[in-house]
Amino acid sequence: MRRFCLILTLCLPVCMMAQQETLRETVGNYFHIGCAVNSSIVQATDSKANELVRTQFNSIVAENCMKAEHLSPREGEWNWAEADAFVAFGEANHMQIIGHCLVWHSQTAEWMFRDKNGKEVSREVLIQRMRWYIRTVVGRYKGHIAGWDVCNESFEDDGTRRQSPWQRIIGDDYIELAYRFAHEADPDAELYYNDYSMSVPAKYNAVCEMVKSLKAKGLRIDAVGMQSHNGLTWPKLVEYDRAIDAIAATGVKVIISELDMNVLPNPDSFSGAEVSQQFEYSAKMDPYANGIDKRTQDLFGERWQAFFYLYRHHCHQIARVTFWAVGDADSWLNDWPIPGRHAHATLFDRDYNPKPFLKEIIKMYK
Ligand code: 9MR
Repeated sequence: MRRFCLILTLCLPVCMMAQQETLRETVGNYFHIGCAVNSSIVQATDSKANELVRTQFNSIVAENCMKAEHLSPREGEWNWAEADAFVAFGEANHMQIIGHCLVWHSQTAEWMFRDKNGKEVSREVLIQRMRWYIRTVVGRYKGHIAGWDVCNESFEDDGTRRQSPWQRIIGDDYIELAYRFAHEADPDAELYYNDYSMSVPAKYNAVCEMVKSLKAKGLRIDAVGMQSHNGLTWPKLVEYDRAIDAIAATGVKVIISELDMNVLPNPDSFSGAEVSQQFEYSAKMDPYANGIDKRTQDLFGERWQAFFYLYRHHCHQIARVTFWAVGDADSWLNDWPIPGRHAHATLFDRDYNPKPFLKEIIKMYK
């Protein structure tokens, strides 16, 4: 009897998932439904996370293995193994495969911007390097990657251009050059712009102007990614809703590109999703180390449902919704902006069991 109970306890969550329709079978009828995957998920073919990705989603994006710092840490050195494995995993499972990201202020090795003597390179040299980098990466996966996040986080929340090395050294036209080079390297790939805090009017207005200007120049841009690193009270749904309409009005699709929901307290003077922000750990700032309380779990579930209700309403404008982790254990929010916390940010708990409200989302899309 004890053995029977043990088997039942171990198998029940898996059986429940097997009976319940999946995200890809329901939400996937409205738009692509994806998740970011890391290399340990791709490699561990027998893990629960790997199985969830294959059964629940029809689209994947590279969480880290296609970033410039990873692909080319030193001049002339290339690390293709993880990116190749990511693409092979997506193809073996007939998924839409998204590349992330080509031109970013962060996670780009210093050599890109400096000469042999450590001096910043000229505009001409950086344009050449950008073209060569994009050609090499996009060219390698030509015909295998459905779409690329070309420029990532080029704007500040007030709508001004971020003073990244790309912006400082090349100037305003670095964005259009990046889209031109990506299109040259794979004319069939979709090209996206991706950013956080995209429900802030100053920010999305600036992005919309940039999209219109690319289009006016005849350049390809297919969609704008609203990263959507959401919280329990931010962003306000009405502002988020307006942002979707504003982006869609420029004639591109909207992608919800890095979706999660942070329930952990925020340190003072913190906002957005700038990866360089780091604060010290304290137990007070990690209140759900032993699980989330019922009230917060209920709020969390209601908020997830509200977002998915909104996405269904906007389904004609949305091309894809992608979660920025498979389950809570994989979330970057365990280590940002405070390392070592216990994040509750996705639809699947640390053992990859579905959270109670997942069935409500599935029901909404049936
Ligand atoms: O989730 C990613 C985390 O594992 C990395 O350490 C970090 C730095 O490369 O980037 C995280 O992903 C970011 C994404 O690439 C761009 N938007 C913000 C995401 C969360 O920081």
